[in-house]
Amino acid sequence: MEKLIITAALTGAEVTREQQPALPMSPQEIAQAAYDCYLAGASIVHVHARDQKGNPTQSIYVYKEIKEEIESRCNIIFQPSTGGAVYHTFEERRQPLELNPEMATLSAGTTNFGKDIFLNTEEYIEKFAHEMKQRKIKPEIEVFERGHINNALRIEKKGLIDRPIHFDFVMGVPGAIPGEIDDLIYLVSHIPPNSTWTVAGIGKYELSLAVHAILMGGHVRVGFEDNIYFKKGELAKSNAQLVERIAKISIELGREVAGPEEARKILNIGG
Ligand code: KMH
Ligand code: ZN
Repeated sequence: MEKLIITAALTGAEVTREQQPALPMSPQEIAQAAYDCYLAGASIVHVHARDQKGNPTQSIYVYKEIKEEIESRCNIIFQPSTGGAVYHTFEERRQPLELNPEMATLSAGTTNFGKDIFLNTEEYIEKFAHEMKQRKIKPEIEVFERGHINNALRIEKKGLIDRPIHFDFVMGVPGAIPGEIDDLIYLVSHIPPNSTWTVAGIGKYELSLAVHAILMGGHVRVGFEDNIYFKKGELAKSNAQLVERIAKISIELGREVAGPEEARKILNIGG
């Protein structure tokens, strides 16, 4: 089995310091957390920026600072969010693409997102895909529901996404697909054979889905964006603590953990 790619989703757009005191928010905090996660075994960092008040922002300037701070520390793959927060406009969301990152997220459909709606019309998806293709940015296709796989495949038929496609199954968002193991098997069974996939289990689903992904040949995303606990009732001390646990489990299960250069090869980044 190929080595395991661990993505650290450090901050997200929804979690607050009140909920998780160790949440990294400033560019320096985010870059330091990325470096700690890199040392713990992460090869991709999924980044959401915050402004000086701690509110989610898609400002290119903040993303630029974060990118540069991370690059000065290590060669982890920088993957900014184009999802942002549910209230960000399309134009706000696309800003980090102007930095030509190696990778970026591409949400492949609209979903209920707790009490909100996370809007991803066909027009949005196509525009994001088109810009990423022009800029040679590897999209990570965010799948919140089964139909989102087909949305991505339709766009691939139009030539806007290239194979092999890399999917991220975001599972357990209230309002979207749950995070049971049969849900994961169902999603995995509907992607093209040469695809790669990772799983981001939300809250209590994070660990069980991660362990199954390790065994099934998928990859794993963990971090405060998805889950703030180490175990039930106990907050995690840092994002790196969550990464470190996944790396340990993977090695225990006989699967080595990829470094950033190996992850680039597995994901066909730049190829
Ligand atoms: N914050 C969510 C509404 C992404 O990063 O691309 C969207 C999100 C997806 O987190
Ligand atoms: Zn995100």
